[in-house]
Amino acid sequence: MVFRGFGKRRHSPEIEARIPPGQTFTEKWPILTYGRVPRFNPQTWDFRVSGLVDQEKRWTYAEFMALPRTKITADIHCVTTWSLLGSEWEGVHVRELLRDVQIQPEARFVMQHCDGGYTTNLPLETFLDDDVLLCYRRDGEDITPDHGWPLRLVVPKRYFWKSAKWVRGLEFMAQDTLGFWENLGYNNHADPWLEERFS
Ligand SMILES: Nc1nc2c(c(=O)[nH]1)N[C@H]1C(S)=C(S)[C@@H](COP(=O)(O)O)O[C@H]1N2
Ligand SMILES: [Mo]
Repeated sequence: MVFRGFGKRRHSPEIEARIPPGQTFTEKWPILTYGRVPRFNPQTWDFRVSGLVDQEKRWTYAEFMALPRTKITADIHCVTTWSLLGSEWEGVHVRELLRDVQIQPEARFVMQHCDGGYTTNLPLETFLDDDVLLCYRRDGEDITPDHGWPLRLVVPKRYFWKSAKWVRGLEFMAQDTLGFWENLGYNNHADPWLEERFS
């Protein structure tokens, strides 16, 4: 519910409570991409798991799409100050993907690797959270190429740059290594509720 005043937008207390400090509510999902949108070819697309795993693994597009799917409802928060609330995200839970992957005990961090070279890093613990999804649909529709089709991460508890679009692989690492925006000064922990925007 939206209350409109003179130049000010107010939301119901329930909505206000879900908007972290310094964020504003958006109804339309903005697009934020550094660089161009990669072309998707289902014939050559694959998804890889590499690094500190007992055996590196690869899924074709058909194999990936056959994985058990799940839906979560989650709010997302971009560091450029918009928050999109209550979307239903559909895809493959990261723990489902990693069901048959033995992650080595030294692995403490994960790098998301994308078509086009974008990267972003997370602690393994954060990455394996219940609400982290490899996502291809939102609110009952396939996500568009601009938003990361055919596959993107949704990591609701971190600012949205930690959610890679056009993701093609995960690398398990012992040491933390900074991703694209983290290298350019974005905060490595990136919790919107603590307003960890820059470092
Ligand atoms: N591959 C890739 N993933 C990316 C980005 C990008 O430029 N390339 N931008 C990040 C940033 S800064 C944000 S805020 C979100 C934006 O996702 P959206 O365009 O679907 O809103 O994607 C993140 N993932
Ligand atoms: Mo962003």
